[in-house]
Amino acid sequence: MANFEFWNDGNTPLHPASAPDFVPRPQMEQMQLHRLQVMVRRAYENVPLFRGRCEERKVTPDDVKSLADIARLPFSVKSDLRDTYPYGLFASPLDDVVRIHASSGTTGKPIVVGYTKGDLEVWENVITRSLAAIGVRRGDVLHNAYGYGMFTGGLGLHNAQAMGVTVIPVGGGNTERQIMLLRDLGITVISCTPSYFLHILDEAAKVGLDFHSLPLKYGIFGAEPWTEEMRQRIEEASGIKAYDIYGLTEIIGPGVAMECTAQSGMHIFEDHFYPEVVDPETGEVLPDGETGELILTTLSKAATPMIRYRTRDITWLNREVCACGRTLRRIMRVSARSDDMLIIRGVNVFPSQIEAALMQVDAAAPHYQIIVTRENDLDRMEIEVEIRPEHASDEIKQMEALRLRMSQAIERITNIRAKVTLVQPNSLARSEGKAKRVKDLR
Ligand code: DLL
Repeated sequence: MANFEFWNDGNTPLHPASAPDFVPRPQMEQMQLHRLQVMVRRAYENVPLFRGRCEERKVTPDDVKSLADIARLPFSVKSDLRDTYPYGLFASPLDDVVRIHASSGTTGKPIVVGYTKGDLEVWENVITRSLAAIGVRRGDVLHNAYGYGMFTGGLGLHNAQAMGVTVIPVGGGNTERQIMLLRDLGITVISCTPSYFLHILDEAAKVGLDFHSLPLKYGIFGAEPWTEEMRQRIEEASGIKAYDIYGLTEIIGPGVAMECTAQSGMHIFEDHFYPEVVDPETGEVLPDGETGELILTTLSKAATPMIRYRTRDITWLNREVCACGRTLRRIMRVSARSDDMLIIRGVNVFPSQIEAALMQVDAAAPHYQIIVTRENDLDRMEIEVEIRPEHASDEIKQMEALRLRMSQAIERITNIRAKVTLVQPNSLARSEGKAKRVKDLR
């Protein structure tokens, strides 16, 4: 369990669980090393796949003498969970496992992860610290519109009740009812994917509900990539502060990392998750500050420990002490997954670049879709983007000018010329969970 000895209490009104957020680095690293050694031994003794890989590399748990030694250990990847489906990576007997979550992915069997009672306490701990970091307190009312069920979003944020927050477990969907609750229940915090929040905002506008008139103060948005430009749009349209939260099923769910009020990167709860960034091609560990693939090792998870898990998420680690005083390193906005990278006529393009480009044009609504096709061996990218309702009846000439501005913005950022098609407000599909913005038809 967390070592609160170093709690820099001062007179901050933070939830006491936040103590490790302010621990001096040497003490944090000492704690991490101790936990890493215990975790590696646990995986080695209980997970045949991990032990086998260690034996191939001729490393044993005794070789982990410093944090840098983690680089000697083998990586683990998503297919490990599929190949050993369902319980092959479990390090605890099922008797000790009190919860299962799963992520469906796009193909084949889901990946299945387990939680002991202690693992659920860790989850509660990191969610509590996440919310405390943005100023949520006992007395706040959380509208939790992440999906409940095997997806980790719903039950993950539900942990807010441990700090005395009133949780409304509304889940995804039935947007009309969500709007009624938002209007009636004195809700101060909302959690959902940023794309679902945009949908809620649109629907609220249709029934004349202005979010600026609500007591709502904070949004906790994650589970999909979103851009700084999108944050600005959301904050302007709703009057709330929009915060980024990161996590993944394989590691625990939401609460691996969370922004603080400084809104400049997400603090990783490093006493439970050890981050590295590696070169995605070579697997070589990169120094803090360089961009690459995020690798995470669980430091306290008992049921499904993960050693050097390749997240495929692209980011970089910032070790500067934050304005909020937290000493936890930050991952900077996860703008892309390496899996999502499109290669268009040999050029790498990330959907988030398209989003950033479109959002530079005021008349573009934050709803778009990227369609990639191949004609005569040539890749073509078409972007369908909704125009804001107030521009829906603009003259053809004005529309042409808008289209041109959007395609120029895209070309400036990606070096790719794309066909932009303006579509009517509310004509593109909306998501209640993770948005699907790319249709690759090649
Ligand atoms: O999406 C857990 C979660 C729930 C996180 C609610 C935040 C809020 P998975 O379904 O396993 O778990 O998907 C994990 O989603 O590897 C990233 O690619 C992406 N992702 C999650 N949070 C962010 C974020 C949940 N803040 C995958 N920014 C991860 C960008 C994110 N991508």
